[in-house]
Order: sequence, then C-alpha cells, then structure tokens
Amino acid sequence: MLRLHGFAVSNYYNMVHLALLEKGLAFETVEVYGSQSEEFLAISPRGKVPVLQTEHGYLSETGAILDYLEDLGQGRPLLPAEPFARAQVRALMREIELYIELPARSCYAEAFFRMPVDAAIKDKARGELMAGIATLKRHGRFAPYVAGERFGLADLYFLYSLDLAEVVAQRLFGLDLLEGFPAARALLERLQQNPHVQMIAAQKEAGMAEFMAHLRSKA
Ligand SMILES: N[C@@H](CCC(=O)N[C@@H](CS)C(=O)NCC(=O)O)C(=O)O
Repeated sequence: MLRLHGFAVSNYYNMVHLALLEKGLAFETVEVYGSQSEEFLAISPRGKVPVLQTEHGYLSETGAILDYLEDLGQGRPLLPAEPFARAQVRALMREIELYIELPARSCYAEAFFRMPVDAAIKDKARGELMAGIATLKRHGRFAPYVAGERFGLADLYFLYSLDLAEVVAQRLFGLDLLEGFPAARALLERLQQNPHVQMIAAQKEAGMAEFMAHLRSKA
C-alpha cells in the first residue's frame, strides 16, 4: 500500500494528502518532519516532505509524486486526458509554486514564527508575489476551478499556497493579495467547503503545537 510520509502542518504534504483522498486511493500516513539525518536523506534526497513510499521505492518532490499518482491510472483523474490541456495544468502548477509559494515561503519565518526576515528579502518577495498573482489572474480560468470546470492538480497548489501567501502579504506588507481577484477568493471559499479539505485543516490545527515545539527544539 502507498504510504505518505510527512506532517500535517506542511502545505506540500497537504497537497499530496488531498490528491490521495480525492483520487480515492488506499494509503497510510507516516508522521515525520523533514530533516538532514542520514536516515531521512536516504528516502528524501533534500530532506524534505512529502515522501511517498511505493512498492518500487521512495519518491519525493510534490510535482513528481502527483504525476506518479496520475500515471498509476487509478481512481479519479486530477489531470485532463488531452496532452495540451494537461500541459496547461502543469504550467499553472509551476506558476503558482515558483511565483507565489516560493516568494511567500521566503517570508514564512517572520509571518508565522516571529523570526525577522531581512528587509531586502521581504522587498523582493513582495514584488514577486504581486507578479505571481498577476500571472495567475492572466492564466487561471477559475471556471470555477483554476484550470477549468474540474477540480484538479492546479487546485491543490492554489489551495495550499494562496492561503499562506495571503497571510504573508497581510502581516508583512499590509496587503490584501486577493483584492480585485474575486474569482480566486470564491474558489478558496468553495474549496474550503470540501470535507477532505476540512479534515486536512483539522489535522493541521491538531499538529500545530507539536510542530512549534519541534521548531523550538531545533532553534
Ligand atoms: N520542492 C519540495 C518542497 C517541499 C517542502 O518545502 N517541504 C517542507 C515542508 S512544507 C519541508 O520538508 N521542510 C523541512 C526542511 O526544509 O527541513 C516539494 O515540492 O515537495
């Protein structure tokens, strides 16, 4: 059986967790934090979660894991069948990750953990975030899902990147990232009604105190 390694506060872990639930695949979870221990690096070369344990071995990197799950051809598809439409979804996933999630991530320490981030990094993140949102506005279809009429892989990146990016923009820059982007706001609200999303949110909430203690133990 597939085993998903990671922890419920991780947004990338939650992308794969939601994919497995929405696809209806059988899986187990194994709670583990990312680390640079030799033991963990043996299953995740960069020491990050999520990691998917399969009958063939361990797989890391969320995009690769999601592709693998689609390639299994089991459960509900989260990519369209037609090659160009699939490529468009992948482009949206990359755009959300590179131009929204990663700039926001450079500021998570200050936004969520009260650890100051260098002003130059924050300045850069702010510009990149605005450009990332403009990119999504141009490319996303929001009909009502990011790539069109069906829920799919781009929605996983959207849901678990925009929520954090919004908090970063609000707390660090006093900006409402989705101002003037009602379709994105409506989609976030729609996705939050999904019972799997609600279950994952409850697990995140439940895991937060332990995660904070883990961070403190590393500091
Ligand atoms: N590029 C990776 C990013 C995953 C990632 O950043 N995971 C974070 C948790 S959200 C992590 O494991 N951090 C632990 C660490 O860096 O020590 C992916 O797509 O899976």
